[in-house]
Amino acid sequence: MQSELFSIPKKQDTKHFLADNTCILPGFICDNATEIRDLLEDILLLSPPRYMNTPGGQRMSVALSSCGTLGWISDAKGYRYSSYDPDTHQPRPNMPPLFSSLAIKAAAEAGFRDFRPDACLINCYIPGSKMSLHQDKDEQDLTQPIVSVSLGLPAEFLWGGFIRGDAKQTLLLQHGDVLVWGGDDRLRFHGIKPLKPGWHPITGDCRINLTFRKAGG
Ligand SMILES: O=C(O)CCC(=O)C(=O)O
Repeated sequence: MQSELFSIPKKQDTKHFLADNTCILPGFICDNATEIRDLLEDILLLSPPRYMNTPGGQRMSVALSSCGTLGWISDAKGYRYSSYDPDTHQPRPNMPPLFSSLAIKAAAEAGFRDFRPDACLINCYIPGSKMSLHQDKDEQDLTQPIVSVSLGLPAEFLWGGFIRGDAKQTLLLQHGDVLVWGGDDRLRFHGIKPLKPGWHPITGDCRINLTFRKAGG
């Protein structure tokens, strides 16, 4: 069962809790968005986004890259983190200090004061791309939160419970928003509905999502 779409008023310097340990920070990175986009361009030249396959052989809908010590991969061997880009066989591009400092600041704002991200997943959505309901559980330390940054076109984010079929809220994630979840909410199912076409001055006809994680031990 899904609820009505709801959006949080786009007022910077506010926060809104969806659940005890799930916090949306509207427009939190708006002032840094151009710099983030420019840094991303350099990262994506070194490690271009690519459509990976699920372990079952299905092509994913979202193109993915990563920066930081670890990056996420999916192939016939399963879902996991690796320190090397599976296509270029090079270490992942460094996580820019601006990225980690914003992620740490957002986590602290949401109540997670010792966040130490070592992976930043870069999800690139074009119109029609979606992310099926899933749990983020490939990280070694599930006491650390997930910090998710939205850039560009708006997306409808599904926020569920701990069983796939649980009721879901649908939250509109807009450019500059940061969503943080952890603690008791860390293993909630979540996903993104198919992206609607549009144009954004920072990202053009796409949406980019960055998720910061502590993936290693
Ligand atoms: O694109 C988003 O906002 C969600 C990304 C996500 O769920 C993930 O990377 O696990």
